[in-house]
Amino acid sequence: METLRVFTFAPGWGLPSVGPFALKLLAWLDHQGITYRQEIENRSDRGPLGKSPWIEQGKLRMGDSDAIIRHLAAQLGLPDPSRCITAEQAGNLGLRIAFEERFHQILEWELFVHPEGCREMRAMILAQTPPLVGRLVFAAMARHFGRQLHARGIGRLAPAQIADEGRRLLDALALRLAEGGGVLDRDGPGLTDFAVWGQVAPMLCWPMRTPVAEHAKSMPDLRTWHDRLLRPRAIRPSALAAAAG
Ligand SMILES: N[C@@H](CCC(=O)N[C@@H](CS)C(=O)NCC(=O)O)C(=O)O
Repeated sequence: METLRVFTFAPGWGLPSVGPFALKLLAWLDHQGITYRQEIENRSDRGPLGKSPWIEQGKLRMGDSDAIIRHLAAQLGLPDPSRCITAEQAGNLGLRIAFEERFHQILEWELFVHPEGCREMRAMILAQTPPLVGRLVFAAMARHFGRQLHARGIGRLAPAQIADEGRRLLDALALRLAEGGGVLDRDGPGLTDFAVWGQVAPMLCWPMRTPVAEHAKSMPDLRTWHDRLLRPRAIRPSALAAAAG
């Protein structure tokens, strides 16, 4: 099989990538025991959908973490991991979408609009580029995300409302983790865990004292779940067998 190349934002904050959807994809690949080469590309506009992450495999270039996971699962003869057969899986899909859509916007807001996030992101970009270019790049990114968040509606809310919504989502997550014995998927960490974790892990790890990240850091059960997902991941024997067959 052709080498699988996975293009992600650079590692940072003790994570293999600072990109939430890349964290999900890398965690799923590791969990399945799929071999890949991680390529660092901080420019999402170079990907086929203008978003990060994406994969390249021979002539194939594919964006969107869900589409990629479905494609690779089919290639390995594994069941579609995002297909719902039970009501519980349907509930998990709802939770996942709440984090990948709404919570993701809150994360972007804390990074590109909240003054604490802006300060750190600006410093990160300036450390990687010549000062004048870095200042222009940061200004363009802050403008881009500010417009996107305004268009989606969340950018029109007061900062306290955004923080409140983020905290409520984290509290809901903690309830689900408690019910599931520390994980979201019934048979141990799976796609729901990886997807939601991808969105929460940057906030648990970044140094900025933004309101929703501070709330996440104050929740010991989230930290335990994070440590479990971040440590070297177990390889499913079924994945190895499927890959070999
Ligand atoms: N649905 C996509 C979402 C990917 C996504 O939103 N990536 C963000 C970074 S985490 C991005 O590339 N943003 C750049 C932009 O919106 O211009 C997936 O699952 O891969």
